Amino acid sequence: MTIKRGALLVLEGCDRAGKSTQVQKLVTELTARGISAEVRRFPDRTTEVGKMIDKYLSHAVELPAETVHLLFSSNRWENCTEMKKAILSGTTLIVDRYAGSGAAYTAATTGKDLSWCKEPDRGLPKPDLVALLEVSEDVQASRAGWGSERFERIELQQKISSNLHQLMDESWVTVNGNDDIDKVHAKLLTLALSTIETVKNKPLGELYNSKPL
Ligand code: NYM
Ligand code: MG
Repeated sequence: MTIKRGALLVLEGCDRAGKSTQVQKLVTELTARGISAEVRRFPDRTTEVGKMIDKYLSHAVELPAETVHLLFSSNRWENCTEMKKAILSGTTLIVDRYAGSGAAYTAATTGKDLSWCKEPDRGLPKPDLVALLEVSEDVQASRAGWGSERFERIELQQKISSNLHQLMDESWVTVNGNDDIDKVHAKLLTLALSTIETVKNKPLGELYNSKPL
């Protein structure tokens, strides 16, 4: 019997969209249903590259924008062998930000075009589904925790959101993040369950490339 692979599910969105809450709730619910599922998040601040990103985001160091962009991408590449292994052994990964954030944030903060920003992530495992959590500026502004890190500025968010929309392909869906937590969770759970079922016998794709890995 061949092992059915897990799915690579990504939540994207601006700061304060509710991604981390929803990622956690999804993994808890999938696990309760007997489905092997784990959280991953980017940036992964536990690695050496991640520690450098953390220092940059917390204003402890200054780095050129191009360097930071490549660090974020490199942080995904250093995790990709392990992620692929988990997925191919049957575990579904629910990922809090991925390459979408990489391109959308750098393009918004530097004015570089999206194709330049996407290039370093080409060939990473392709998400089977990217759920883009959309929140209104009012809801975003009302949520706690603004202001401590670089990029967490309300005036940047509209540009980031517009970039995220430009990155949408057939694997992306939008989800209304203004709804209450349980309603958003129910929507994401339905999407997750159907994606897990749909992809279990299909090869994992390569990001920004059409051939399977
Ligand atoms: N961010 C995140 C990027 O600029 N590029 C990336 O590739 C990723 C994954 O890091 N403001 C930004 C978006 C966030 C910041 O993420 C930290 P979080 O989810 O707040 O820990
Ligand atoms: Mg944040």
